[in-house]
Amino acid sequence: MTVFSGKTIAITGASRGIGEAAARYFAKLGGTVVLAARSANQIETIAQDILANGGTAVACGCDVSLAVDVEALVATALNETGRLDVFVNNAGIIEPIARLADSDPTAWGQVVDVNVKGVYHGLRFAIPEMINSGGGTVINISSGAATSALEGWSHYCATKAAVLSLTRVADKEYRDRGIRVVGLSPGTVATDMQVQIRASGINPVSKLDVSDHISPEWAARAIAWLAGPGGDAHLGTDFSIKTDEGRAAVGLIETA
Ligand code: NJP
Repeated sequence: MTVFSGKTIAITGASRGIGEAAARYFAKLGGTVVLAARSANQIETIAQDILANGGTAVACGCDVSLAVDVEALVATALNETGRLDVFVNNAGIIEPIARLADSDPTAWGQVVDVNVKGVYHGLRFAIPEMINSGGGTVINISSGAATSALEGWSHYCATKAAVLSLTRVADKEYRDRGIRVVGLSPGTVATDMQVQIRASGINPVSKLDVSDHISPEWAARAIAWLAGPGGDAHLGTDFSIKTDEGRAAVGLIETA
């Protein structure tokens, strides 16, 4: 297990689900966490809870679809903690779920703004600061939808494919300058997003039972593992914990 004492980890979409679990897990491993999301009260409450449990945390209101907000998030991490070692591009949305002919063009575009431009903004503003300080890691939360097609998810499949593409390009451009960029495909995780998917009833994923999903804590452990040496073999790709092999590598299960 990698220990993150003295390291700063910024996480978008940290107000609930995978992002909240990742913030709590990195704090447990000694890291200073910067929680970002639009729900300012929610992230402040989580940051206070981390502090009350002996961790170090800062909350920063942020809409990842806005470049200025993500630039301010990176500045907050540097100003409040003095460094930025890991940036987790986790914020993402799947609503509204609809087949192409039923989709609303404006809402479709908003998913692009959050899922694609949000990740681009994270890379755009974190990488220069990491280069200045000698290196760092960006983890982009991807999905199996990046490489597979599901009814009603044209926005989600297309945007997660774009996230994988951003992971590949960023790795190609900056690996030799000490920047590690890696994606995580978590499989299905028991968060609000799966509640929304289930309510849609539109494709096989919506038929899954809650017991089919992994916990947000498993996803958090995989993120922390990728942030450490475990990620080295997977730079520029999506690492999956849908398989027993991936889960065993992270230590979520005992054998592959
Ligand atoms: O989702 P959910 P998950 N700016 O709905 C935030 C991927 N994934 O934890 O702004 C900033 O519980 C929102 O905060 P708020 C998925 O695609 C999941 O499941 O306050 N933040 C909240 O904290 C996504 O990339 C599954 O509303 C914004 C968070 O995002 C990541 O995992 C499977 C924002 C969403 O929390 C986390 O998803 C898979 C904005 N504009 C990939 N908009 C799965 N759950 O099964 C939203 O393969 N947020």
